[in-house]
Amino acid sequence: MARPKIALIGAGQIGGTLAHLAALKELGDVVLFDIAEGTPEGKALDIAESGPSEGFDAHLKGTQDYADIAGADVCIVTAGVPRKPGMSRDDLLGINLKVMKAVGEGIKTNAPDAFVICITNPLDAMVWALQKFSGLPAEKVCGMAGVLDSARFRHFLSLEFGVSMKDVTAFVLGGHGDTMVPCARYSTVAGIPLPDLVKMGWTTQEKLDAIIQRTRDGGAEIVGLLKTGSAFYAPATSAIEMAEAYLKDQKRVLPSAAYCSGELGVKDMYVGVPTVIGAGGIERIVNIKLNKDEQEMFDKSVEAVKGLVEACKGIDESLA
Ligand code: A3D
Repeated sequence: MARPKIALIGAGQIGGTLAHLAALKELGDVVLFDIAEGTPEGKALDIAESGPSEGFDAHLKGTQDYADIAGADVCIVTAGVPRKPGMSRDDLLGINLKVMKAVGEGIKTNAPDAFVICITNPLDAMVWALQKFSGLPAEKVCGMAGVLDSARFRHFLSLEFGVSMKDVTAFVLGGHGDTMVPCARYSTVAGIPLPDLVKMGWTTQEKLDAIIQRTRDGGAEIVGLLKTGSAFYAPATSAIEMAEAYLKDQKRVLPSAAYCSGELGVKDMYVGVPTVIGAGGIERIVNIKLNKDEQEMFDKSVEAVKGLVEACKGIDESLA
């Protein structure tokens, strides 16, 4: 049986890390596509040359030609520009929307059966546009943000509690932006919800609130430190977790930016919700019932995404 084919559209910081992780985990053969001549070829060759020491079997190819992604099983999209200090994710909208149009057409023509994971920001609006431009079924196009936001939350919580990150689960909903909704009630240490841990004296509500805010600002914290770009190790790891769930039909329950047609009260939009990822792509959205406060925060987040989607429609008539 042939190895799965993983196409990485964008061979920048995240794209290169994705290629490295996909090879290390032997998820399949990797095609790195980028408009920057030499970058995907150089990264593909460099990673391939780490193969003898690591002992992985994967073929890596860099290209500027969309024909090379033909028949890809998974496409992970990072093409576009990242944030610089002082920029919000939304500042990237105009430029990255044009990139999504080119990428959507490339995928539509060459890899229409792929499971597509978008990472390009502003995430929820870009994945919405990418699905429209590509015309792929909505359940085969999703966005990575919630796995990363939850991982940041889990990391901060594990530091606060002095326990393994493996035993901390976390739940972050809504758009990938300042209005994201980290859900304390559904986040646990080995099944014990955070509000119970506050009652048990493991932490205080003030400290928990500060951790929630740090999670919301997690991307900006890294941008501020790096100064020349945004996070890439954890974003790549998060997308690989989603790709693996699809390729191995794991039925993982992971938060994704998924197309909602009524779930959690959201219609014709992509927003971060709990999903089941397996061989069918986004096989299910877990339609949880939020409490009043959570629903208010979630609605605010959805409104922010809606504003960006409307802005996309204003820029590109074909989306209206
Ligand atoms: P970067 O290292 O700049 O890589 C982007 C690559 O895209 C560059 O190599 C460009 O040459 C390439 N590119 C530009 N236009 C095109 C095009 N039309 N076709 C193909 N390739 C093109 O950025 P990065 O890898 O650090 O980040 C990529 C994207 O991910 C940015 O939009 C970030 O904002 C976003 N990001 C999202 C998250 C989420 O959690 C959602 C986290 C971190 C970064």
